[in-house]
Amino acid sequence: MRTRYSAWNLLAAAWRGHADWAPAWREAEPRAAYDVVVVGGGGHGLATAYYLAKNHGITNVAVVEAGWIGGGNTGRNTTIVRSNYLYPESARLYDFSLKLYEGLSQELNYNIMLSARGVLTLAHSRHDLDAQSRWANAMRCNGIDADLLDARQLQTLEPRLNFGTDARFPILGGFIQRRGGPARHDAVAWGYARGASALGVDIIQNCPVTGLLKQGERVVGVDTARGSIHAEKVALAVAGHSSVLARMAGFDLPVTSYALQAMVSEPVKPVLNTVTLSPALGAYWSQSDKGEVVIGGALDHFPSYAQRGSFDVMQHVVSATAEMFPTLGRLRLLRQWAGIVDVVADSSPIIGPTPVPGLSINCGWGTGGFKAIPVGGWTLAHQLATGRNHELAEPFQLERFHSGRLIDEAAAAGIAH
Ligand code: FAD
Ligand code: PYC
Repeated sequence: MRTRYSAWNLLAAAWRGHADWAPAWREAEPRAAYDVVVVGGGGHGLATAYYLAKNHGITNVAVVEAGWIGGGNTGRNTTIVRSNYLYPESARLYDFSLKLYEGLSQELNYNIMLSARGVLTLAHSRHDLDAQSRWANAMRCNGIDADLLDARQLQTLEPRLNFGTDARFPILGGFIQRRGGPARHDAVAWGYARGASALGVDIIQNCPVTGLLKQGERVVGVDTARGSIHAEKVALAVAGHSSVLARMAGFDLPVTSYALQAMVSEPVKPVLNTVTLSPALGAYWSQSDKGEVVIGGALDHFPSYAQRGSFDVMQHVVSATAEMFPTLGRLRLLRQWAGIVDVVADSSPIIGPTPVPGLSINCGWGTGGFKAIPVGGWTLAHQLATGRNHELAEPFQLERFHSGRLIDEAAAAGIAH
């Protein structure tokens, strides 16, 4: 039976001093064999396991995570959810995801705190304005909400932006996707974990995969730090470590791993109304429900697995913040961190089978896969369960790097990518 977090439950819990809460998911020991092993307990891996169980009735599933669930990029991102992409294939994929997000708190009975406060993209030049009107028009042609705004409308919406006539980066206009906004990243991981576990999925933490078991060409399981696990099918959802795992299986991926960093200020009263991005500056801002100003920037300039983010990018982002929001200039930074993201040449994901029988993959989301967790899980679960690509994932096959049918979303990736 699902637990309802009613006011009565919460009052009773407070009375007990938060003692004896039931764990949200079962901590499982690895078994010898499963129908499906999903490697990676980030949002995409957990959502894959949840939809395998929920949509396809496949519950003999393990999610095998090297560290703790949500401890990778899922717990490190700046939580922007939007579907403002350029091409019809991407629009379909990301808007399906946004629609799943819109119903996810109810679906999982777990508050993911989605806040549709609008995602605003700023234009600082004539060129930006032209590119953004093309972008917004493409969205509307694809049936996705987008409104072009002039500087006066922007000023009403986000008055703390620097509209000064002497501003270094003048704001000429922009566009907004009003359905976009942040969600609580941990809650997305925890909600899917709880839902999957309740349906019978084993969630195994602190269990790094160290190799892939093969019979001839076929992958038949994984080697882990806690022993071998056999599986009919193995799926990789390991973001920045996708190339490492692919190499263990014997093939190369067109993925380059970079650190992407973000930071938060000390908490303050509500000062920002939207999520605001300046692609030209390579910086973006929002405010968390705790009051911290969440600030992000572009990728580091060199590939790396060092999960910290370089100082020059931080310096650029902080100075862009002081320039764009002069009133935030005196805030103190509280924390800075980075995640290792999996960047591909066309800034679009890879979801489906690999050249190795028995092995599927979900990767290539780069700087933008938090918004895609529901659809990434939904479509990979479909391919694992049926042996056929989901129609939404069909254009996003690894094979496109041979055919040349790339879907270049670099301009809509949100941040330099
Ligand atoms: P992860 O959450 O990284 O999960 C992969 C898991 O695999 C990890 O937990 C890792 O420990 C595990 N793993 C790796 N190797 C092994 C192994 N050998 N064995 C077992 N497990 C293994 N996206 C957005 O849509 N909006 C944003 O605003 C946004 N902002 C971002 C800001 C930052 C600073 C960063 C770093 C990323 C941002 N992203 C954003 C991107 C987004 O976070 C990722 O695309 C998304 O979280 C990827 O989810 P995932 O489940 O694939 O990966
Ligand atoms: O995907 O919207 C996004 C994003 C913005 C910053 C990092 N990712």
